[in-house]
Amino acid sequence: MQEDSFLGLDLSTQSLTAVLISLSGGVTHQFSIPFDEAYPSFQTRGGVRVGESSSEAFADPRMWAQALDDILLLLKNSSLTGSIRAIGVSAQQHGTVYLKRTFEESLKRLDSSLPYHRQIQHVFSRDLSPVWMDSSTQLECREITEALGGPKQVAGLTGSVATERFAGPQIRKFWKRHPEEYASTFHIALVSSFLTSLLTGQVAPVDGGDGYGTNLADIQSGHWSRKALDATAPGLLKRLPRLRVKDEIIGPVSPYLANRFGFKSDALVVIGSGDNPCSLVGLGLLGVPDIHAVSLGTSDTYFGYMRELEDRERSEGHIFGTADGRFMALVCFKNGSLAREAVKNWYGLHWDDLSRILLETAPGNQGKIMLPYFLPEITPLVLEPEIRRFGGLQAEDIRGNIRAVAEAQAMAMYLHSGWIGPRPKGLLVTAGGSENLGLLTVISQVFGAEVRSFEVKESAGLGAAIRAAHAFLGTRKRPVGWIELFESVVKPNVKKILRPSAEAVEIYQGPNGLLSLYKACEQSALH
Ligand code: XUL
Repeated sequence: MQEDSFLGLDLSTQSLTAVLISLSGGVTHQFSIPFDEAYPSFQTRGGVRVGESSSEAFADPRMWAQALDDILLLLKNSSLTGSIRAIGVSAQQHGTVYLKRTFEESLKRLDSSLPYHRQIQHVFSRDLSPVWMDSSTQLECREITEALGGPKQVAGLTGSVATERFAGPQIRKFWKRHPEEYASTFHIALVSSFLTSLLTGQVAPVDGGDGYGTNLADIQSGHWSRKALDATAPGLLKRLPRLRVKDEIIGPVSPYLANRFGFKSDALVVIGSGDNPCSLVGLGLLGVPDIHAVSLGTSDTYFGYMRELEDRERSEGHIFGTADGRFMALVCFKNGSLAREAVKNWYGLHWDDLSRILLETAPGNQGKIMLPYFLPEITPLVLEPEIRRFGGLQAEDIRGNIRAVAEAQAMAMYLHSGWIGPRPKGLLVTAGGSENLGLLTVISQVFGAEVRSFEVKESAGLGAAIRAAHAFLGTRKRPVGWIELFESVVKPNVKKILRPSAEAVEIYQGPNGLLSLYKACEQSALH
């Protein structure tokens, strides 16, 4: 008999990944489908399509449905679906999917001889879903902020100041510009709840991990906020998914899933969540406030667990919910791997060259600084992208520019994460960039903290699989706790790597160190 396994699906910006775990073997299988290469007809670059203005970013939800079908067929053809006891979903946060009344009916009537996307072509009331890279709702953010009494009030109520990429401002823009399509919208799903709806065959709820990243929820009560909904669009409550504050099982897989892909009919689906709250679980940091995570993916994110809500004013960063019904703090930087890649490509280099140059060059870059805003930046908020150089950095200085982009990203993370609370005693670095020893070194020197890297790059998919295992085991006589799961499935992936020297840290954190210089450059660019 095959051992029980648990599936995590991670629908990120650029790909859909499946991570399978077993309790004795940790990660046993991993598959990934990159959108650009697999689905050229959807015309994405890096998984997204730019809209009329460069600040708009969309994806076609039909592409996500097609990828789901393809990855589940891959699992079926590898004889892996029959042993799966539960499925967890992680998805890029903030994106919204607009669905007609016929959505739920169509899910119930799916014919298991045909793929999803052939059968749900017409359930969308809006063809394209705005995704997290969209920064086109500045006006709507202002309107919502005004209606709710100012930025502090919005942040206190919803966990974030009104934020361009969040569902609330995006929905408001859609309602204002396309009132008829809005009127024909019966459900608005987040990407995570859209995917779990496809798996269960019913309109699925959303968790606090994803639901708090909308500017629509009251994070103290864990309910949609009437005030925030009224400030956003009319008749919104009935269109939103139910909101749940912690993990729960939302149903068995649909008959379609069992018949088409060979799942057991009693395989369970756990509530979906955002990729960052899933990464928190995949890194074993749920319940661990003194180690923070750095995820070096398409976006760079910095996040940490919070047992209680801090009663402090905030003008940046976000509070999301967690799988255990508590909170996490997060700061997101849009110019993550895209910016590193752009600098690398200027000079025709490979990732290895980038790492080598970072290890060979001296911390502090002799005072040479870059503000690497290749795209509009989320933190700090920069809507007009521009690359700026300071301290005598010249465009033809290859080593200087490589060091400058890596230092800028690490310093921005340091400067904009201070609000989270006491500095962490260590950092766990994950996602694609965590393989790069040079980047890890720079981060440890800027933060003056021990940095460990995480061997499994897919921490979000792993987290989704662990959430599935936790929910399934919770239905057993002897439930298995998070800590026990982390011991068996997460710990083996943590590699201890680096401790910075005191001299290197001093170069950044000392009086008149590079951090204060960088802060001044940032300020001058922002004003
Ligand atoms: C977080 C954010 C991004 C997306 C990318 O607030 O916008 O990290 O979740 O997947």
